[in-house]
Amino acid sequence: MKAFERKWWHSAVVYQIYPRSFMDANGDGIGDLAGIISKLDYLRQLGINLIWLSPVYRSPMDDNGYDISDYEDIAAEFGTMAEMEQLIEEAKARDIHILMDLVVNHTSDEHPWFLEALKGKDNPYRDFYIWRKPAPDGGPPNDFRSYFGGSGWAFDEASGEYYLHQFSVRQPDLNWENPRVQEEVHAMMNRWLDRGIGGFRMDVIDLIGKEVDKQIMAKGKNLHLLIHQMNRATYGARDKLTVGETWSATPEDALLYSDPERQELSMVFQFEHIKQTWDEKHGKWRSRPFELSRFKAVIDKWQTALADRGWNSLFWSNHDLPRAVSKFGDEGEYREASAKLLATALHCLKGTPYIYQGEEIGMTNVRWSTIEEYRDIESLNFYRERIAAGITHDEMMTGIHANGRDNARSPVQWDDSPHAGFTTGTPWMAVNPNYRSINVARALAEPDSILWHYQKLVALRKLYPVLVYGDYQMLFAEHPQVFAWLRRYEGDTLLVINNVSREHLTLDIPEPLQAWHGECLISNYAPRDQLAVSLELQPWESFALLIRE
Ligand code: TEU
Ligand code: CA
Repeated sequence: MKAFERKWWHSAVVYQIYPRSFMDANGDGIGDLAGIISKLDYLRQLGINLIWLSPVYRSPMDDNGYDISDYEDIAAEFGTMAEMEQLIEEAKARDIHILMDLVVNHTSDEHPWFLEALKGKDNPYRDFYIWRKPAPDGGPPNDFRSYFGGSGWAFDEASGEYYLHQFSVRQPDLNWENPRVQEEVHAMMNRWLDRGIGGFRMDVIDLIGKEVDKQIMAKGKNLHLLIHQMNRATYGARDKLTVGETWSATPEDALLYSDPERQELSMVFQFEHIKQTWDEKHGKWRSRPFELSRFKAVIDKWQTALADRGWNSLFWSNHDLPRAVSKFGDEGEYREASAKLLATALHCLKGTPYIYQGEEIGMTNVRWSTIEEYRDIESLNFYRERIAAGITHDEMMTGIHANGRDNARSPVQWDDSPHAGFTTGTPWMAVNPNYRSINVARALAEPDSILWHYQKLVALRKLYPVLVYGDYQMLFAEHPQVFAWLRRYEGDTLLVINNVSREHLTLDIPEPLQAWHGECLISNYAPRDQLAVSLELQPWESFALLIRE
């Protein structure tokens, strides 16, 4: 086995921007590229190294840009290609690289390839997509259901055939068995790489190897071959960061995706820690209470599995998930303390951390009372489908409040001016009413804010190799409220202790650790620079103690 090779993105921190909700510079109520450029100094101050930019390509916005009709033009509401190239350059001038969001499991139904495919069965672009004859009863070829509700097959009257769409009916799946699809996508990726981007986040990349007639959608038999071929044909020789969104990934899969010798991806987003709060039968629409021992077991499994080979991504939230402090912390009395604990916990694990826009100021879930105030196609479709199936309005709204994707898509709260300084117009989605107390301007003004806690964690990553390359060993594994571990590297030992509860706790310290003392790198209460026979932990107390031999 080749020796472990250090990569620049091992010590990087990524910030995800959902452009529609980040910053609106022209007053039309929709975030845009000019708005992002206006906030680059803020991001530089935070210290992040990469921006994962959710799609800004031309799109009818059926799924807010994850339905692309032109991979090489910019949606008018976000700006122009000139502004995109300006963003790349202005970011690079601040040592920030742009990860473009690669959405190639499907296109929009307005993409020229699909418009051609609709012209007939013998059109050269027909088998860029996946068509099947109706079942004998004239219905869909099989009972595959879309992740956005309803059948995953849409009928095309003109040809009398169905096409596959795993997501909305306006997001037809591409046929990756077609070498021309691979060639076209690779060529597009290389043109984006030539524009100087830092790499790609790859949307549902575990679905491109699908074996349709066996209804194997994720992890099809050719998946890793397709990703390896993509690596070799595009980013592989260019030392870029690539992160695959793989909802189906197990730790064993993640090793296959991220083992450098396999020349596939840098890392993947796995979602086991997210899905363990979903109901087995009802999925995300019925939340299971957060349970620390289950959560610790999942994190421990992933840290251990990728300890020596491959690489972990680390995140609590993204544009599809509820806000971190609402999901895993305490959005009420202990919002600040718990948001800082979550930040310290994430940034002290082994892997590359991802900060979702607004997480750095502890933004919380929204809680609108009517479905009309929501925008996300997934929530709207399932509201309709589940109400029709007899679920009550209140139960469905409870599910949307807990796990709906719009929780993460309310506009970033910049200050306490109208619409939180996000827009001078009418925002495309209402701003969370708590923006008057939760906003960037206030956080910048408060030395002890969640924001400066994040800024310090990002800075620590550059200063202490133990944070990046230290091994991982869980402590207090059986403790129901404490989430703690050790990281060790070249004589440094980092002890991380988190009281993931609103209880005041007495934590008995094991004999060998009682005399430990050193430098408290970060804490959300008074710094702790030494241990003792026991520690009296405050609610949501979290600290990282560096012990040097
Ligand atoms: O998400 C993939 C995906 O499966 C999630 O939407 C997931 O189904 C949902 O959040 C959990 O219920 C990616 C993008 O991140 C998402 O925004 C897109 O809607 C989707 O793919 C289609 O491109
Ligand atoms: Ca705008």
